[in-house]
Amino acid sequence: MADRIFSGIRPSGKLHLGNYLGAIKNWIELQNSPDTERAIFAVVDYHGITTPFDPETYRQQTLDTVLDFLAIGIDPKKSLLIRQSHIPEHTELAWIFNTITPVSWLERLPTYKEKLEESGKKYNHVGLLDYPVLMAADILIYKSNLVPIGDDQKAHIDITNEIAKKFNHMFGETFEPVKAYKAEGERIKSLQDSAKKMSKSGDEGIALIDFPDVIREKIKKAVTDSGHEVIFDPDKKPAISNLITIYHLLIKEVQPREPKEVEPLKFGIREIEKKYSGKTYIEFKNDLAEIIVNFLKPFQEKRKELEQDMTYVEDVLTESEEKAKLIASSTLTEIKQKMGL
Ligand code: AQP
Repeated sequence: MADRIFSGIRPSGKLHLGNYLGAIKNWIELQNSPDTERAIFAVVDYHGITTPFDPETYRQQTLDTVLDFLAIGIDPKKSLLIRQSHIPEHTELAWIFNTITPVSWLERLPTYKEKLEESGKKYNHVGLLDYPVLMAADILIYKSNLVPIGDDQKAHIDITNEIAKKFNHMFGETFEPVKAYKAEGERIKSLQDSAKKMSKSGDEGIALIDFPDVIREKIKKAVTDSGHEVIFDPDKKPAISNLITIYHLLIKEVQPREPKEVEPLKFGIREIEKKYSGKTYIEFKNDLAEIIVNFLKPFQEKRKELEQDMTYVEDVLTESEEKAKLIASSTLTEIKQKMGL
């Protein structure tokens, strides 16, 4: 019972299969693990405002993300579910960390450079550069030591550890090293361009709330590679390999819901290749679309139920945020004492 988990998602659009397979799937696994001392999952709305957002819809978008968390399986009896902006200790600690973080650590980060390029250098504000410092504060304010994330966030965990080490050195031992907990689906790629990751704000991926017909259409239109064999080869056939990864990871979750299956089907990558040997991309894609539709069905039903009970959702948030605040303020008090503040 020594793992203290923290992870967050920006309310920057509809959650997609990449968010689930790269992060949330592990959140659920970790919240249920006997090694977990506590698990805190956040909608990081302060991170969300580092890129364009609509103030008219932003609060609703944050609540929509909370609904997604609950519907997909975050259990408020086991985990705390919070909104970042409701716990001001995150930003207070971020300010403290700002004073010990060299700007050069942040300027070299690929995520910063990418976002800057994407915006045609329009969003060159301090918040975008400072994003990893706030992320370090999100994690360390709860003295977390295990962070389930996708591949794109790995560099931010390195910075978190650099900041923690520097703080410990300057003000005394306070933080343990933080480990990234990565999933098999750590980088689900865009369905339109396999050089890019599936994301909320970029190329639209398969959203968890997409209707079955939308999913079928998106899979039908997903790019494939030259040739016609369903073969897993991320270098030579990145697009079909991405689809095979999604198939492989989701069929495991759909299977137990099929009572007809006496012998569980094998679902390793090689078995998938064998199953589709001599078949076309179209046959593979048709099956994949049905696997995704089946996987999302119970989530979508649960989400509809929750939408009718927003009082429950608000109560979960209030209770979680009260508990999280106690942990956060105790860390901040310790830090301020050590710093003579
Ligand atoms: N494609 C992905 N594959 C695996 N994991 C992913 N994550 C995001 N995309 C993938 C992981 O999900 C968590 C939340 O990250 P986020 O809120 O930054 O998600 P996003 O979908 O990437 O959202 P944006 O707003 O569209 O962000 P960017 O700016 O990154 O393009 C993280 O653990 C992330 O690793």
